[in-house]
Amino acid sequence: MQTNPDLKKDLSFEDFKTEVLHDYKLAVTSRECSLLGRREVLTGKAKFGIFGDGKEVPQLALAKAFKNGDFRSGYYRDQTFMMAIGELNIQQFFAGLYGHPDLNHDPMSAGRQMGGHFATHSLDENGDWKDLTKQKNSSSDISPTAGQMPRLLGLAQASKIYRQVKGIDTTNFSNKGNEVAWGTIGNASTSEGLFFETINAAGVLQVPMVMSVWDDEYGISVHARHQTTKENISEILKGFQRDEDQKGFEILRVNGWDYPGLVDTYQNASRIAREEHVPVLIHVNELTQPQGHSTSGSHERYKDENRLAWEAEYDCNVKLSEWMISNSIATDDELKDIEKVIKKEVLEGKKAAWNAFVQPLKQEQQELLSLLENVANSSANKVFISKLKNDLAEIKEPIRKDVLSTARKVLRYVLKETTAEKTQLVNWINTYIETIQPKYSSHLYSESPKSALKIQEVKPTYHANSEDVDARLVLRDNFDAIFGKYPETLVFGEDAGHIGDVNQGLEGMQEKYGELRVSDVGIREATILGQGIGMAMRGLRPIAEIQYLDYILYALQIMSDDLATLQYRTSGRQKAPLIIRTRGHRLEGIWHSGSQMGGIINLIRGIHVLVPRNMTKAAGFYNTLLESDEPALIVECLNGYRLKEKMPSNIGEFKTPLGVVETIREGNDITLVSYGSTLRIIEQAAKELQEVGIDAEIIDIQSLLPFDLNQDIVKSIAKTNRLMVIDEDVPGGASAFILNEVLNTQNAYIHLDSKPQTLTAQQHRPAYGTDGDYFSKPSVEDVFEAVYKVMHETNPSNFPKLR
Ligand SMILES: Cc1ncc(C[n+]2csc(CCOP(=O)(O)OP(=O)(O)O)c2C)c(N)n1
Ligand SMILES: [Mg+2]
Repeated sequence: MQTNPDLKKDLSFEDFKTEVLHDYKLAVTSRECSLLGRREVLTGKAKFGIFGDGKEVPQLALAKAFKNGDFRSGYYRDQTFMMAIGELNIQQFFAGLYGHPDLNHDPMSAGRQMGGHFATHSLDENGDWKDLTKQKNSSSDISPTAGQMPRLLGLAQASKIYRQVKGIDTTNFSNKGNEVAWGTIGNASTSEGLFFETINAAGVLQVPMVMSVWDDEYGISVHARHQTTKENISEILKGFQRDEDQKGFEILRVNGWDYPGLVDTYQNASRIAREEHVPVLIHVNELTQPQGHSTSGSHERYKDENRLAWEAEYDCNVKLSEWMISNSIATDDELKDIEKVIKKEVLEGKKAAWNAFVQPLKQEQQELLSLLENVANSSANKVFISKLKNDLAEIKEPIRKDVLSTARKVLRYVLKETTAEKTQLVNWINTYIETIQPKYSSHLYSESPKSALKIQEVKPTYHANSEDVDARLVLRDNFDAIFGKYPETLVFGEDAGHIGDVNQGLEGMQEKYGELRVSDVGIREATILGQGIGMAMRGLRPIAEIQYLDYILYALQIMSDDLATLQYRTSGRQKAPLIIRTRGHRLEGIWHSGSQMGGIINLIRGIHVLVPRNMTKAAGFYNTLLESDEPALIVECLNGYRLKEKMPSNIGEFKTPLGVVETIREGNDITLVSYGSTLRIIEQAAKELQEVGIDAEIIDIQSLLPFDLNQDIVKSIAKTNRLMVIDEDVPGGASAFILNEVLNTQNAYIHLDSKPQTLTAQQHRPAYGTDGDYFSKPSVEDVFEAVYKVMHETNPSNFPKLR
């Protein structure tokens, strides 16, 4: 279905005609898919449908300007574009609608995303990069409106880096930075802050980004008058227009039904962005929604007759056919014939997709039915089992839930029987779950040989005369080694460039490695994250710095919705090995000493979360991650930069392993489990506890996600028989996660002689000042007394009541 890339002016009329006819066929095919798709939902074969009808023609123009190596970051209306670049055919379209959990059928997400969420494959089946310069690329869509914007910025910035930074191996990723990142968004979604943040940042950064706004005047039922000042996004963005004196955007406007106008506009935009690296906004007006927003409702509820009549008249496909007829490209009859043929093709493609979807399910149903026949015949509960079996047999088009739930229910009827048939059923259920579950659960983390869990530890080494230095220097020298070793690494954040970050862990790095690799950015956490995601998706190794842990909340939505789900939602065919650097805990006050770790770890499964207690450990995590292909968040200890650490002699080389805890103090009476800055408090408390005869063992978790893969904590508890989790998050925050891991996953409850304890911060955020800290977070005395209390309960005569 691929469209010729250029509609050149010097084409012969015949060639021109052929190309336009080809486009028309695509438009009609896409429309037919939308129409039939809606019917599939209304008749119950698919659960939900959101389609690209009414947006076909501008996407044909976009596809013509889109070159190999380019990237799209868009939303659910773009099926025509995906068809035009040859990455979505009719059968795949319907496979996506049905949620076929197989990449060979639904290459967009292996059924993990609802239809209309598009992607191409950047990785092969082993997780290795494909040559992205030889294919047309689409970053995987997400549903939150405008969520595609932050990553778009990074996709565009990668071209700038590849063009301007010397020494990077561009194989697979770039041809001299000539790639354009193309964004699409609905008019209503431009109301989101992420849209404005991205537009501003792109103007500052001057990156090759072309942003299309598909304007149909509505966002579901809500009209533009409630969405956009002056009801006109390009009008209000006028101030971004570049002029002779100042850099900015090129802003273009075009009507969505004007085929030749669209083709010209997109060629023009492509040239400006590609050659000049200037961002372009294309406001595509007068678009329609022939079937309304989605299958959830009908637009007759909120559009009046005039609007509906206007939409029928200005339907871009109708206008394209009128234009073709009036320019003698085709006759009305010829177009009708084309439509007839395509209707049939779409119907056939749909049937093929449905058959491919139900065939394996029917086979699994049959397999179980014959097994159940035997189980019934050999059971005292034959009647009940036969009933379940017959109910299953009656389902003409079963889903897996029908099959497996029947099998599991039958098992209960043979609970007390011991027959070969029962064993067969048990085996069948176990094997079924084992083979089917990965279709729905694989690739949350990397499954490639470069998984961060496979990177071997390298311990820091020291000379006999290794100096004690401010810990920030360990980090700085390690970053220096990283930038020297990996030309594709870059770091950016608020104050990360000129002054080398607020704690000077990057001191002097900008001078040495240049402003493109070590850069200051605006105060805009979500798009800092987006820069990182987009650049990592194009083969660079960004380190995105969020100045303080407390402010990560601005970026958390993008971390959670986009970065954390990327591998999962593409079933391992896209990755963004981005490192997020931040610093937290124990400074001063409500917004500089938070520890919202419970929230973070629960929202970003799919990203590793590392909480090094010192800068040597942190540096080791950076080194590990750069050898891997996975994203991670590293939280450095905000109060640790000026503490002394020995400077390792193998800077840049040592690696802290992920998911490995460390026992930092041995003891026999109780196991204290914690991480980060809190450990220093606990170490002090442990010394004081020793003075009263209590011998505490302290374990540093280091890595919250993944958590203690070797299950070392339970080994300690087997020795001490007592557990206390100490954490500066709120009660029930990260401590609840840790308890769950230790008690449920590691079964430590078996070894406990005392109730497992948690000691956390107060429910409120930490108040300001030293006293604010003392009365908000666990102090040395709090730890001492909490541990003492456990020991008092165990042995009141040795440890009489303290207070
Ligand atoms: C953050 C977020 N809020 C709400 C929704 C639900 N929602 C999905 S599409 C949509 C309207 C989008 O309208 P517009 O951007 O104009 O795109 P159109 O569908 O009109 O092409 C809404 C509110 C969502 N997906 N994400
Ligand atoms: Mg809209």
